[in-house]
Amino acid sequence: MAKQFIIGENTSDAMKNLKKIRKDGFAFTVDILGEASVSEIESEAYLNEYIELLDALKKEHTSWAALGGGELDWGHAPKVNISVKPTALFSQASPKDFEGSVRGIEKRLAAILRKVKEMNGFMRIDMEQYKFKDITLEVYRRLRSCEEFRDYPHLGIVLQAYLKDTDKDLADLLAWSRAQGLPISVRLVKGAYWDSETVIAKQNGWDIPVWTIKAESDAAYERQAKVILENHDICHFGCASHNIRTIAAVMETAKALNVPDERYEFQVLYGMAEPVRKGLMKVAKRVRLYAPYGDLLPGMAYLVRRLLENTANESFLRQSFAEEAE
Ligand code: FMN
Repeated sequence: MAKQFIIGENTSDAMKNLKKIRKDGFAFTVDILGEASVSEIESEAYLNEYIELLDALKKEHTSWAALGGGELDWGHAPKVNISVKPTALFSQASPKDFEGSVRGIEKRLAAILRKVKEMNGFMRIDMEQYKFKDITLEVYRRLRSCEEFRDYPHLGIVLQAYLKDTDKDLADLLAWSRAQGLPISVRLVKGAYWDSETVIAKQNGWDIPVWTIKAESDAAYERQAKVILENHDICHFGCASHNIRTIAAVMETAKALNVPDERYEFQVLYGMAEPVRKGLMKVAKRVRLYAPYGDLLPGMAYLVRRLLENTANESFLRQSFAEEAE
């Protein structure tokens, strides 16, 4: 069951499935399963796995160009695209040591980005738990603006609409981008850690950082998507959702604001909501699959989040149908 959400347990299986994804007309972003590593040996191994992945992609992806398919029609988009979870790259990451955490993550992310740049690819830094949010944003700003990469726009970040901070974080990021004269790329998601964020905050007597009613997250997403689309001259938009209302709102807003097609794309998770993915392909064409692979054991947290969401989606749908039938 869990295997439906991954494209393989090793690089060679992943390459076969990526080729198929490409043949079906989808773009991809590859992620190696893993998060919150517990030792520097593990973090270094995770870095090396990404280097191995990039070597494999380098060898394979040019031959996929002949396959045709969606992404090849988006002249602007790099063909190689990876997503990376920052906490897997530095075992000592902790909000208690902000500067040390930023530096520890930045060092290994820079090594991956160097290789991505050589291949003219794209790297997205995934967003994880709330406690790492400010560290992750700072890593993004430093990498994006450092001398080595400031001329390289293909580095993106993720914002989570369920966080009460996100309206401000987005405004700050856009202001920073304009002040620096550096274009950015934002993948907007609802956020995948709602349960744990709520439990942790309650246990510690902290303010809950996430919206507690689902409709508030959905409304925040639409509001923030509009802000990103209004700033499409400096901010490329990855609309990552399987929710039809969210997707429709983004399409309508983009149309109303005359946003050029190449300034936004749709992203879905491999193995989730297949009919949505196919429908999107027909309507929007530019669809990227988030495609994880790797050992199932370290990937367990990712897989559990997907299984929970899948069941939540089903019960959400059942609930809507039941309400309509009443
Ligand atoms: N959630 C995160 O908290 N951080 C991420 O980096 C992240 N990346 C995602 C990438 C893609 C392509 C998609 C589709 C989702 C991602 N998610 C991420 C999961 C979403 O936050 C969310 O849990 C999931 O998409 C369900 O919301 P939906 O009903 O709007 O699809």
